[in-house]
Amino acid sequence: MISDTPSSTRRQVLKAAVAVACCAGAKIGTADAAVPTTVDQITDPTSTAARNMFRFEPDFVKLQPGDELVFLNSRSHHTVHSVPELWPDGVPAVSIAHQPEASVRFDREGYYGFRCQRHGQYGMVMLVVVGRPSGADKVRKVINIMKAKKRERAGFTRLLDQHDHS
Ligand SMILES: [Cu+2]
Repeated sequence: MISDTPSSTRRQVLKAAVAVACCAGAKIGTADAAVPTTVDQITDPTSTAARNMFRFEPDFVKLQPGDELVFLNSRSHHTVHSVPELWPDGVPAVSIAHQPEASVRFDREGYYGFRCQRHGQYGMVMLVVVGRPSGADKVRKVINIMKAKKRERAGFTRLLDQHDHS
């Protein structure tokens, strides 16, 4: 029980940090596209839910064309891999591993899905929406039929729902 207090406090701190990063990113995105949003990769052994134990934070980001994301902490078992089924045609795939920091620039409007190669099966996935793309229904269908574990599919569905309500 003793460990509950610090971990929940820590989680609140993380949430607060994300909120700041999110708002700062949104503000900067319109004013100055040169300052990228940062996405961390978290391993949280105190978490009781598998999808929170390994996660991108934030795991849902809206960008304007030309914006960048900086992925932190692609180390040990965490990686950042584009999901071919959830990726705009003609955009080069992304594959980041063994790098403390790596940036990705998004020039084309669309839906971009990412998974951690090791933890995607536990739901460590991320959705980036660039611009105001159409075709959310199609993306939902793709999520339902693509080859993926149940938790990965559930993760993308949850993120798409979040997008629908944003
Ligand atoms: Cu991972």
